[in-house]
Formats: sequence, C-alpha cells, structure tokens
Amino acid sequence: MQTAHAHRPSANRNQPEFDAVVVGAGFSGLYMLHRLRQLGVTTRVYEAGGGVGGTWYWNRYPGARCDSESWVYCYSFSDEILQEWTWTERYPSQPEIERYLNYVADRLDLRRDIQFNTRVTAAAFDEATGRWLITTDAGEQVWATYFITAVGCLSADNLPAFKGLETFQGEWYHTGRWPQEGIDFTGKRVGLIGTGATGIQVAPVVAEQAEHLWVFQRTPNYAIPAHNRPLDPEFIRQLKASYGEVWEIVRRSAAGLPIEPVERSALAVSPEEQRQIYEAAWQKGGFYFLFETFNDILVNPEANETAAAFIRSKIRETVRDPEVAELLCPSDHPYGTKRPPLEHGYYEAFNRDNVTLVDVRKSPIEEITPTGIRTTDGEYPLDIIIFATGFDALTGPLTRIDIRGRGGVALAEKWVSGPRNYLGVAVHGFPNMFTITGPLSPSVLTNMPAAISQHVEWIADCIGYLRQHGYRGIEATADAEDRWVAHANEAAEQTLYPRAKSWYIGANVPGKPRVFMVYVGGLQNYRARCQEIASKGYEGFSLTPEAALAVGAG
Ligand code: NA7
Repeated sequence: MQTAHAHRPSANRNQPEFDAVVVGAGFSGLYMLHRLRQLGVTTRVYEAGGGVGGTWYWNRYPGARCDSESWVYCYSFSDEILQEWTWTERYPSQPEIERYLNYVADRLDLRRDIQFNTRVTAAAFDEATGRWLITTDAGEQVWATYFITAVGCLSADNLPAFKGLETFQGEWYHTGRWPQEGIDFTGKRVGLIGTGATGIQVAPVVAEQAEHLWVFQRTPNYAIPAHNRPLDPEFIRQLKASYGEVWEIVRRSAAGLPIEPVERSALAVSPEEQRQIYEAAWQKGGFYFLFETFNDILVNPEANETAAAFIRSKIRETVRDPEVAELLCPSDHPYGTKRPPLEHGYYEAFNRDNVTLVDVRKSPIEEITPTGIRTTDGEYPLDIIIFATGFDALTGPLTRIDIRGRGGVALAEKWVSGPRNYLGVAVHGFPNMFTITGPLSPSVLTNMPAAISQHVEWIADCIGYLRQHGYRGIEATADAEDRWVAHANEAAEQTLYPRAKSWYIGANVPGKPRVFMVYVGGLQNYRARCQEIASKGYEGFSLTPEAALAVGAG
C-alpha cells in the first residue's frame, strides 16, 4: 500500500513523460529501443556520447579491436541485417564496429528517439505514482514508467590517483575516453601504463609509430594470439547461407560463442596429446584455447597449470631477451581467471629496439612529474602517457548515476558491500528498473551481444507481459534477491576465478568490495532459468496492478 508519507523525488510534475527511458545507445540501448518500439512503448534514449556505439564510441584507441569474431559479435534478431552487413576481418576493429552500429541505427531509424551528448545523472523512484524521475546533465527532467540501464559493463574508466598527474606537461589519455581526432605518435616518447586486454592491443600499434615506447607492467597477462585475417568471399557466402545453425550453437553455449563444449580433462591425456591439443588451439587463435581444449582449466588448478605452462613456453619462444621474456611470464594467477587478452604482435613488439618493458611491480611508479614518470628506479622522460588502466567494472557505470529507489535509498548505498540483485537484471527496492547485463549476470564472461540480446528480449517480454496483464509495477522480492546472490557466489566459488585479483572481483579499484560480480553458471543455463521464471508469471517478483498505484497517486 502506498501512503501519504511515501518518499517522493522533488520535481515539477509537468515534466514530459515516456513509458520508458533507456540510458545508453550502445549495443544494448539500440536493441532495447527497437524492441520497445515494437511493443508500442514510448521511449527516450539518453546517450552521453555524440554518436551511437557505447564502448565502440569511446574506446577508439590505436589497435582497438573486439576479441570475439566479427560474425557473431553482432545482432542475431534480424535476418535482413545479417544478410546485408558484411564483416571484413575475423576480429572487427573499432571503426568497423562503430560503422556497423551506425548502420543498424539508420536501418531501424533509431536516432529520432535518442538524445545525444546528454548524460543521465540521476534517477529517482516516485512511490506515489510508481514512476521514475530522470535527470540529465543538461538539467532536463523526464518521467518514465520503466527505467532501463544500457550503460555497459566497462564504461566507467579507472584512472589511478597517481601523484603529480596534474603537473605533467605532455599529453595524457585514458584508452576508454580516446579523442575523436586520434593521436599522432610519430617521433614521440610514449609511456603505456597497463597490460590488460587493452594495453596488449595498444602496445604493438603505438610501437610502430613512436620514437620509443615504455610499457609499465605491474602484472603480466596470458595473451593468446588472435591470428586476425581478412574474411574471404567464400567464407562470407557460406556463413550467410548457414547463419541459423551458427546462432543455434551460440544459444547452446556457455560463453555466447559458436564453440561446442569439450568433455575432456587436461589431466586425462598424455603430455604429448596435451601439447598437440594446446598447439592446435594456439594455431587457431582466439578463445578456442580456453574453451575448446579441456573442460577443467577454470576449475582445477593442476589442469590450469598445464595451460599456463604452455603459454609461458610460447612467450619464451617469442621474446628474444630471456630476462624480458621472464618478466612477461605470468605466475601470480591461474590462466583465464583474469579476462584473457588476445594479442596481435604484442610479444614480438618487445623484440623491437624502440620498446622497453618496465617492471613496476619491482619498482613502483612513485609519481608523475612535469616531464615523465618516476619509478623507484628513476625517471622516464615522456611526451605522451597512455593510461590503459581499465574500468570501475560492472557496478561503476550504475553507481556513478545517483539512482534512488523506494524510500530514497541510493543504489550505491545498497551495493556498498557488493552488488545485490535478482538475475543481474532487477533490484529489490528499485521497482520497474532493469539493468541490461548488470552485475551478477553472465555479461563479460560471454560474447557480449549474445548476453545483451538475451537480456533485452527478456526485458521486452516482461514489459509486454505487464502491459498485457494490467500491471504497472514489477519488483524483485528480497527473498529472490538473497537467493540469487547466494547462488551466484556459490557458483563462482566452485571455479578458480576468485583466485585472481581481477576487475571481475573489484580488485582493481582501491576500496571496492571484493565480491565476484559475474554469473559464472553459463549463458545457456542462465537463459533457461530466466525463461522458466518468466513462464511461471515472473517468479520471485511482486507485480503491482494498475489500480493499486492509482490509489496512491495524486
Ligand atoms: P584491465 O584488464 O583492468 O587492465 C588494467 C591494467 O592496468 C592492468 O595491467 C593493471 O595492472 C594496470 N594498472 C591499473 N592500475 C595501475 C597502477 N596504479 N599502476 C600500474 N598499473 C596499473 O583493463 P583493460 O582496459 O585492459 O581491459 C578491460 C576490458 O576491456 C578487457 O578485459 C576486455 O573485456 C575489454 P594489474 O593487473 O592490476 O596489476
């Protein structure tokens, strides 16, 4: 029951009203808008960037490329789009993905409902009317029945608080906010901080231009060769003729990739057979090394070590200077428990005369000076610093918005000890809010468009159901939320994932709670669970009839 004392955000009540507000116009926001339109739901999308693309709008750093193969890193809902669009490379570059998303936006005429260059700063639930009041950085306010976040998992950049950064007289950039016009590194002395998936893409490209590149490495990573290549017309022809089968395999898979599960332990084969299997996957390139070799790499430390040792042997074969090779060999975490990067000439780059690896584990960065970076070993004079230091992942994009649910409770406050939600998509106390690829959903452990599509379709179906059955409100129950959080934690504990200090667990941001924030149970199992919940009339949710809210309104 609503009462006269229910918490209400303060606003002029004559603000425009939409059925739905969607935050973000990347892969998720665009598809969400399309599905909502099909339901006849009036929608406004707010996008902070000047164009569509989300991740692929902001991350335009040199070498930016997707680690999923292009032909599945896309929407599967439209046969026309699948047939009309032709990818040119095995791993799509940032400009190509941005072009693709622009093409989709035009093809579906999406732009007229998107307001660009506008960041949503706050969203507050009004208990009396069951609506959300959304505020933007332009001071604009609108009402919406449904508040849907399509903010991505890796959109809140993490810039470590290095002492002295403000004194630096050169240029500096974070990879996740790269300037539109690009940067010319010719003749420049460049420092790159960070050797995650991003730094590993940046290094070989910048090395080709810069006078000298210093790579400041704190933790080495296990990078697998991508073996990128142009796609030939015959491959494209066959793909387009059999796309249906490809998506079937994707739907059955744990990671949203067209990879069939292997039923083979790394410890059940002879060392020679093991080596051959790893070698074949290494030659194939990409995530096949993790998913198509053995089924116990992510659960059994001994099995994991066989993969890790193989990768180290490859690094030692590739990098000529044995000391540098040793520094590049990871040993502090099991392979795959940090996001496994793909590389395009990363290890070879350290054979160049103009590339130097700096071990900031041994000699930490003390400060940034007006002319460069000073570690405990001395100063490196630099013209440009690149921060490939990652993101306040998964929760950051949500908690950086002032989202307030029932009783004015802030989402950031509710999640102060880690994210709590139901299915990663709904939060108790935050009715009619849906978080596409939110924390505790499969998200970043999958090929993102697969997880995004599943969430968008489930949310659209849910809203369709509510409208059809005369409900205006839906909210996850506290009990369902508790059970989901426990289940997600338990699933993570059964794997090696929690053994790494990764951004999956919040370890990359000082002060962030150490909670494993992704659902490891597999996208195919997760999808089945979500479908079952929907088919039971949204089990674990409480639904509010239209009439109940009308009483409280006014
Ligand atoms: P990541 O994977 O979080 O990598 C960030 C890198 O920056 C990593 O090597 C960090 O070392 C390093 N880092 C962060 N802070 C510091 C400080 N203070 N000093 C030195 N080095 C630091 O981010 P990415 O952008 O590479 O990748 C994010 C995802 O985007 C990627 O996984 C894909 O899904 C796409 P650390 O390992 O913490 O020692």
